[in-house]
Amino acid sequence: MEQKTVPQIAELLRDAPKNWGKWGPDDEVGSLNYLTHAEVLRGVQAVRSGKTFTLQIQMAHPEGDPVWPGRMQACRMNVMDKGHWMCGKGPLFPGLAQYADDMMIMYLQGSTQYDALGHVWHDDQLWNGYDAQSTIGGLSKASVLPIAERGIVGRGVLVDIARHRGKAVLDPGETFTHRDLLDAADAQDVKIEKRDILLIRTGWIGSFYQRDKAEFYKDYVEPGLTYSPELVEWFKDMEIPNLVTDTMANEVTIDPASGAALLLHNALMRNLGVTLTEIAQLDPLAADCADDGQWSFLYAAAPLKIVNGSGAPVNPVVIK
Ligand code: UVW
Repeated sequence: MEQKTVPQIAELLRDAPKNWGKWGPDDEVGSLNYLTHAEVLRGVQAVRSGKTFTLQIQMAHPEGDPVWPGRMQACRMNVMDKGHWMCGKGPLFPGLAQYADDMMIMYLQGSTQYDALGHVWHDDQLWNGYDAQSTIGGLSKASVLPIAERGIVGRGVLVDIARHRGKAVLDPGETFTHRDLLDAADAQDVKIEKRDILLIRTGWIGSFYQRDKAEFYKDYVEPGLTYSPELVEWFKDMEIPNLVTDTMANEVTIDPASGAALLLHNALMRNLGVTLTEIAQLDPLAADCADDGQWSFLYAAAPLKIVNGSGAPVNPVVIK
């Protein structure tokens, strides 16, 4: 990317709307404030059959997990197992119980995850205007912890943009807008309602498991939503609390108009407080929705309570 010719995000978003201060000077959960008790009940009312789906990808798979280039794969290691007793090194508990223990090293963005609202910023300010220096050594403001303490429950709606375009998976760098989402939702015969948790399927993460890994990561460019002032206004007006996608960054990797990266992270997450959930596995849910015609459901997620974390793994649950 030619940095010199790319305008700064501060310039690109100069007139963009912000929800800073809307929920008070100490807010750290942003648009999740829209998920009131009434919104939880609206989610419950979407339950029809009792079918359940979990949206996390498998973690620390021996053949690799999809992670953003430059981030390390999650690494799980046994630190205690039967082998320790076979070579006389296992502890001898009264009653002779034996056990297995393991530990994991991972990027907190290295699986299906919630981003903290302070995960991405520009111009030295995070969500709600917090100083970017509050990220040093751990997020003391807008970390993932308040999101995790709160949990996320509401009505979810899935828009299958790949299926709408007649593809198994969108192409690298393929973009779509909120107008495309509305068209796809129309074709699915579902309405995106105000305060819905918005799930978008591109087929991208599912394709990781079918593709040659070198080919998947070559000149890495994801498909995704693309920035426009109208799209940001739409998210604001619709009071979307949470955007969930089956890509690693929830937006096209490089904004085609400006050449900037992470423009929507800034416009939606930093400015509006929309929580982002990435690397979701949406293929089985989408297949079922296409089968029974029900694209809305109860969505519930509880990321891990990681103190000062910039993100946290999560296994969201959908109940149809
Ligand atoms: C990046 O930091 C690239 O984005 P995220 O972890 O939110 O996908």
